[in-house]
Amino acid sequence: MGRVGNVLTVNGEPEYTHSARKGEVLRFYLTNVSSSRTYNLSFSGAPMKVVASDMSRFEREERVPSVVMAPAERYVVEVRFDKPGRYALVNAVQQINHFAGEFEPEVDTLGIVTVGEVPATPDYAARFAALRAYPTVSRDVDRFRPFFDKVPDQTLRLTLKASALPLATVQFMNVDTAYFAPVEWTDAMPDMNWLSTSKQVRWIIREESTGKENMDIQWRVKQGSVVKLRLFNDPKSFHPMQHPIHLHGQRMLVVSRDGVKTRNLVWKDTVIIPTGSTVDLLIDASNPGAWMLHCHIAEHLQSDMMAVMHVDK
Ligand SMILES: [Cu+2]
Repeated sequence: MGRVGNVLTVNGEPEYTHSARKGEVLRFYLTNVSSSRTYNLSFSGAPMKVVASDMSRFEREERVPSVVMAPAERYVVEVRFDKPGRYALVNAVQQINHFAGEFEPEVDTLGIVTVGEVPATPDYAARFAALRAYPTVSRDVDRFRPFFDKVPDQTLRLTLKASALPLATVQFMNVDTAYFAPVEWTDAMPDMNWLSTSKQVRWIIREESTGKENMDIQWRVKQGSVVKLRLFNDPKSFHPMQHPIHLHGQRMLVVSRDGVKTRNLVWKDTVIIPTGSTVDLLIDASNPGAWMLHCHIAEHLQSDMMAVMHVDK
């Protein structure tokens, strides 16, 4: 199901530290290189702006309380540390106790930013407070807007097949009685996950129009075309969970999630599909070749969750 691990590191350090002057604005380039863990990151309430993601700036900067990052996703955030003291970089998520039927908050400290008494010069408070727009990004997206509402060219369902699992696992994993969160932040069922390997579990990307799966999918598009891809994460599969889907070689826009249109666009190459969600992507098929489309949870990829998109000249 994917190993979330039990030691969190930043830049390889289990106790990451950084320092800042009072009022300083720091820009963090965040990359989730974990094999399966999704993070919800913040700096102890220090004001934070998200300014860019995988492949471009956003159309507009936005203030955010935290940033959610699936494996392979990148976000650039700016944080202002306006008072002296210690600010913890935390991963604040919700875990599920399946046996008690309860949610519990789980907060892990990934590192500490220590802010001194000496003020930063110049003082960027006013510039930080402004939320800038980037018309170059909007103009670049403009050529794709007429395609936002087109019928999907390709619909892929995310699911899995399991076989030869112990009876206890099968009974526990009943989708009609067990609760599966949109995002599995922690390993809520380590015993079940320990029992299953790629010998029993096959993760699947299924082409809805043909029923073909993973590397049997023969998806061909023309170079220069604007391709709409719909991804649906089947909530009735044996073990529904989120999948961070990563496309090589091209850039794409997340134009809607569950029918809700994206208001502030950014060029991406990885998108998290929560359990039960439908996400529409617009792919700028500009780069000829045979390109991987796969789940970026390493164990799902290992268990076949990969297809190829051919961009033909
Ligand atoms: Cu996956």
